[in-house]
Amino acid sequence: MKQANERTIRPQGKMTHSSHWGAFSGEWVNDQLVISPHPIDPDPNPIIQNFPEALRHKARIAKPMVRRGWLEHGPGPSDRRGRDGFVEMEWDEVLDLLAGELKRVKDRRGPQAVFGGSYGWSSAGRFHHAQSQVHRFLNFALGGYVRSVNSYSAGASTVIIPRILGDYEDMTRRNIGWDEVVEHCDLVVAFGGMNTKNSRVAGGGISKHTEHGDMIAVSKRGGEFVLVSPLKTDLPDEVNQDWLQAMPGSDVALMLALAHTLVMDGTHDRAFIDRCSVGFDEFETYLMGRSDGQPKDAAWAAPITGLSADVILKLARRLPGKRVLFTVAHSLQRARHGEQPVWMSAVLATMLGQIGLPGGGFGYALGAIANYGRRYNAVPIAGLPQGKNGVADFIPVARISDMLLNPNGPFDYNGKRMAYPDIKLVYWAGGNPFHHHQDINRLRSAFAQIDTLVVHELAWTATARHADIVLPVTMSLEREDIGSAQTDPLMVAMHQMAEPFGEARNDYDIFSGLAERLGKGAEFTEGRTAREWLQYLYKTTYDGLVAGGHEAPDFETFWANGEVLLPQKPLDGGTLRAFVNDPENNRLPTPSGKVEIFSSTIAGFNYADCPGHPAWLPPLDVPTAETPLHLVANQPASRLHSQLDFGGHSAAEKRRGREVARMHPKDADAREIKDGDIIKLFNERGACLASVVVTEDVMAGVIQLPTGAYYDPEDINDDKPLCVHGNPNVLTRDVGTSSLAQGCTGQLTVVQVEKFTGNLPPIQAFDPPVPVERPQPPRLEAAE
Ligand SMILES: Nc1nc2c(c(=O)[nH]1)N[C@H]1C(S)=C(S)[C@@H](COP(=O)(O)OP(=O)(O)OC[C@H]3O[C@@H](n4cnc5c(=O)[nH]c(N)nc54)[C@H](O)[C@@H]3O)O[C@H]1N2
Ligand SMILES: Nc1nc2c(c(=O)[nH]1)N[C@H]1C(S)=C(S)[C@@H](COP(=O)(O)OP(=O)(O)OC[C@H]3O[C@@H](n4cnc5c(=O)[nH]c(N)nc54)[C@H](O)[C@@H]3O)O[C@H]1N2
Ligand SMILES: [Mo]
Repeated sequence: MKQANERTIRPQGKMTHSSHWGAFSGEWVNDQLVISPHPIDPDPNPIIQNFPEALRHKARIAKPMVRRGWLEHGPGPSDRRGRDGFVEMEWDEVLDLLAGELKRVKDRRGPQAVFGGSYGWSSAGRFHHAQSQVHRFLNFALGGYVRSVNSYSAGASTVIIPRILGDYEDMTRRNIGWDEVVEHCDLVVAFGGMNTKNSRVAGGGISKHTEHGDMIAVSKRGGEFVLVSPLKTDLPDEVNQDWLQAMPGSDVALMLALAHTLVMDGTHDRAFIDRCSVGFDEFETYLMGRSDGQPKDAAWAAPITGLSADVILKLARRLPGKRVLFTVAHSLQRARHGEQPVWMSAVLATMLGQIGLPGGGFGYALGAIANYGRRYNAVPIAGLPQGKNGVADFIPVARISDMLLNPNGPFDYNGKRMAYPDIKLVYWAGGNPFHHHQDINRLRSAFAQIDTLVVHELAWTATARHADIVLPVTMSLEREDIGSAQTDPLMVAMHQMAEPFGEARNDYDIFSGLAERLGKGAEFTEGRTAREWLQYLYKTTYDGLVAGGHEAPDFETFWANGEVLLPQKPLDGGTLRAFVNDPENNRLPTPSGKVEIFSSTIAGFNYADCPGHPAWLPPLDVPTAETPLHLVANQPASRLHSQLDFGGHSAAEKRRGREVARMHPKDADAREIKDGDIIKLFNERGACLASVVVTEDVMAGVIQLPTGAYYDPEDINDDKPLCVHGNPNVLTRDVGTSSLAQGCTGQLTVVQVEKFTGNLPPIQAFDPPVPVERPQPPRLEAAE
């Protein structure tokens, strides 16, 4: 095997590059890669400092590997996934083997037995984007694959928003702009807050981190914020704010009580409601308790939310007569009944007549991520064309375990009764289900059902460790690409800064080799090298610049300059502003053409877990004697999801090598837990260790443990092994938001916590597996 560092390029000078967490440059100084943020960035994301140490870390995958049991027994269900040793293989041999297995599954079962959803963020770059690559490959080489729809980010809102307002992207990303919030907004009611750790990330790339400055600008003008969240840190300290510590999962009760108070006070905008919405009367019947005998007033909401009735009434009375913006973080809808807070906040904005006004109304996900509230580029940017998927079957993305555990089983989704496909082979490139999915022990049993799991990875994630065939890929620093997002004006030439680690290859080269073996090489590559694809993709933007009369550098100039600044269009309120200005002529794309406070379509689905108007539906997970604390499993500050968890910045933010949980002194004292202790979090589904920070920044009754620590089972042969590193998805529940959207509900669950007093098990998540001998003779055919 070649040594990882044997061939290293050491280009001179600063090279431009981009990531989901910022544009930056890299330079080799005394054999060290030094990363610096882009000079135009006012508030760079420290996550860029994960790169230098990650580049040559032992957790990187150096050589193709195949699970020994899969070689020995052939493809088929196996609970040895994640437990077996791996056999090293040369590239030619492993590609022959995999091409043969893809052909076997396709010939026997068709492409509808291949799951290629491959959800995940992979890395920035328009061409080497792993999902685009794997989807294109499966379309050209196999004729298609079973796909997944929607995201872990916005699973519920992607389905509910089109039913009540209109196109998801139009109603969220193209609706409220930061520029107008800074200029016009008096009061932002931020459900789930606007944590700058989150808005320092944007899918595709980001050159200026401006949210922090924008919030301060609102404050300086006299604008105010109300933070509704279990964590004080969900808004920057420097902004004018009141922190309302509402119980996790109780937001809809609070929103209903605000609506109830507006009606009682007569401060809701009846004329606007009549002009711009349908169904207020049905909703009001419920709100006032005429249908169920329970008015949804402040006294009713107080014990549910943990806020006093007085606090709720005061907030309701701050709302009328101001420019008010309701923001709802993605997190609120990543929970059981996640459709409701999204719907109810749109109803509140409607009741106050704020929809469509500059800097006011409904601001879904503003501040949760930097793709929202930003100007759009005025010229197009191209992605890799996908080809045609010949398979119609799909699942809502977070139903992966359900699908693998229930082939042909029924499920509800968005008004339809559907059946799960029968999957034999799963192909993953650019995502980490052992990071993103809930109830990891259940996920492991789901992956035990299939014949073959193929994973392309740059590091030994738990997903790679559970695969049958592991193919090592380059990280973005080891290849050339174009970094660009529609919501950022800087297009970045992502220069190559290092040779590939070990024998790692680009996803594109792996798929080209496989397509070739399956007789589809020319179709997949269209005869282009990676560099030629970059030139081809760039041409779309170049042509757009020329057509718009803008300065248009050719590819070579762009590449040499390292970047090009694209023209942008301001956000002007879009469809919603046009609608409120003239509802008759600018109808919304809903059945009524208006905001649907009551949706007869949704009511017609007869879902007990998603009725025809927003409603308070008690959560599944409520604190009990066994599990008395709410767990908030939110996004990590020190990295993007699980990416480069072994990098320098992520590692430095851990304590004693463990992920850090935060809890209130009251809950810590009751358990004799002190700041810096190692604790164990557990419930009926699993258990993990974490280190603990004791702080009043977390409300009492809540413990927070971010996602993204690599899953690190103490003894993988246990059915429910202890994760010694702090991955909260061993604790979360694998259930959909509702029959409507079936979105991810990973944000919240309930747990018990105790001080861990045993011998502290070592962290092994970043140790590569030691290769084992290959079985003789290998058997490659599955028994069926
Ligand atoms: N409990 C709980 N769970 C959650 C959430 C939560 O709030 N709570 N949040 C959810 C959300 S919003 C999301 S978006 C998901 C995120 O889930 P994912 O997007 O799956 O998480 P990442 O860690 O970004 O996974 C990307 C993987 O791609 C790999 N990779 C990077 N570049 C390349 C490449 O070029 N090629 C290949 N082949 N691989 C590459 C990285 O090493 C990494 O393992 O997690 C979800 N999970
Ligand atoms: N640094 C960093 N930034 C990221 C990411 C990352 O992994 N790392 N991931 C990116 C991605 S893919 C996405 S989708 C976005 C995610 O955006 P979000 O899903 O909004 O982010 P989270 O941090 O999970 O949650 C935000 C806050 O919501 C609060 N919260 C949780 N439950 C409740 C509740 O029931 N009610 C109320 N009122 N508040 C609640 C928590 O205190 C939490 O800190 O972030 C993006 N930004
Ligand atoms: Mo996300």
